[in-house]
Amino acid sequence: MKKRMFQQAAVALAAAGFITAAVAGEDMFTKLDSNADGVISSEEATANEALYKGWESADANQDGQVDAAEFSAFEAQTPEGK
Ligand SMILES: [Ca+2]
Ligand SMILES: [Ca+2]
Repeated sequence: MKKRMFQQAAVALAAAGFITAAVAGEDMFTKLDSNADGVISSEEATANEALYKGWESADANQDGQVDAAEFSAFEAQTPEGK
């Protein structure tokens, strides 16, 4: 019983950490999306060196824009990217 509660707590903590990371990523996304159209254009990406340099991998579906999902995936693979 106690072990099960511990496992649930661990899952909850992991989920909280994930949510925190997602919110932090969203802050950065909002900053970079300077015209607030919901996507980062290649022009907007020039404000973030890591994103600009990794643009081709960040734009996973190659549509010339990085949306929130693509950006959080990009941030997850480059944790030092600021
Ligand atoms: Ca934009
Ligand atoms: Ca894209």
